[in-house]
Amino acid sequence: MAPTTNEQTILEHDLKDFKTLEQYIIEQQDRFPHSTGAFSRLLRDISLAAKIVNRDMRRAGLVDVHGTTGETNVQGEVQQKMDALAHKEFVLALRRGGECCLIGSEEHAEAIPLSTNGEGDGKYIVLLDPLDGSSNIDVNVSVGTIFSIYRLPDGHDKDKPKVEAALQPGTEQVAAGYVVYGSSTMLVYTTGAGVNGFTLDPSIGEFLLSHPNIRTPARGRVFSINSGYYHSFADGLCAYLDWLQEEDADSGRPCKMRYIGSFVSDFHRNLLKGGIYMYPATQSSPEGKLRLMYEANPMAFIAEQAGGAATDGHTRILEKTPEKLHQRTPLFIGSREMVEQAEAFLQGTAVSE
Ligand code: P6P
Repeated sequence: MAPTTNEQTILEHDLKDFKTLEQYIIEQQDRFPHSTGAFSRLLRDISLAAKIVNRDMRRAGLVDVHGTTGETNVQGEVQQKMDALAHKEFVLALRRGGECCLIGSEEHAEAIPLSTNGEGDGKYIVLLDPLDGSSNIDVNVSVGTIFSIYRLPDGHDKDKPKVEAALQPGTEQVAAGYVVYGSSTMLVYTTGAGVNGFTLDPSIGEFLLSHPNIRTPARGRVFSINSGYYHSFADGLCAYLDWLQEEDADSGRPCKMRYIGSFVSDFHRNLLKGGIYMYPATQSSPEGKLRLMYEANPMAFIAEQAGGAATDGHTRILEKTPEKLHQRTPLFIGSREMVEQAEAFLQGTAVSE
């Protein structure tokens, strides 16, 4: 029986309109005539690990990946089984690929040198939060992976890489991205030439370009923060939160509070729709909670490439000088005008409209 017009349309759309991540990566590589293909292979390795983590994630509850390992990670947080699994999958994929010589992972106290065993050029460093927000897995809330890629700096030996090679400011990132395991699984990344989003089609196991050239609105009507800590916030931040919730139709207030408890999910929604995510310093977390090297820096690179901004309240995130692999930072990230406004309130220079 001939397909209906609608079925035919969808079929044609499926067949001709989408570009796979691999096709896109090769197209981008062709823009650099001297490219060796090493970076393309590195992105391939990361996307493979993301598909494997996605497969395990989608069966959580059916296979034994719920709950904790009984271990505590370097952050002093109880490690979820999926944290350990995701960490292992990314390390395996990067080790097999041979393009990465050093990994810094939230789930491992020390940086992990990868012997390139003859495969690949081993000239990249990958910093990783294998599974952010993993405590949400047991209750079926979306979580994510965050990655940040640097070149091995000159003067460092790829066969004996030291953690110092990874401690570069965010402005030196070659690429950054995240995977959000949500209602669909998306990989979003930048290499400094804009931000593109790829949605996983599980029926063919390919990430397909679904969100080309993502731009984040200059301002939005959503703010994301754990208001449970309100009484431990700085006065300027309380003033900003109060201002966001005042009735003023002309300036689109009151704003809505959306806080999933999963940074990647809150960030992704705000990136597409506009909004600001805030994890400030609190009494219990005087340096904030989010980690500079594998959460704040990669997401700041993406935010800025999409037209947004990211600050610690005083300093542009990408310009912060890292001192330790797991150091934390206060973080205000998202729509540029909202981030600038938050900074003004924090610095006491805001002019309430
Ligand atoms: P709180 C998850 O542990 C995480 O790092 C982010 O994904 C999330 O936004 C935040 O911490 C939640 O922290 O203190 O609000 O529970």
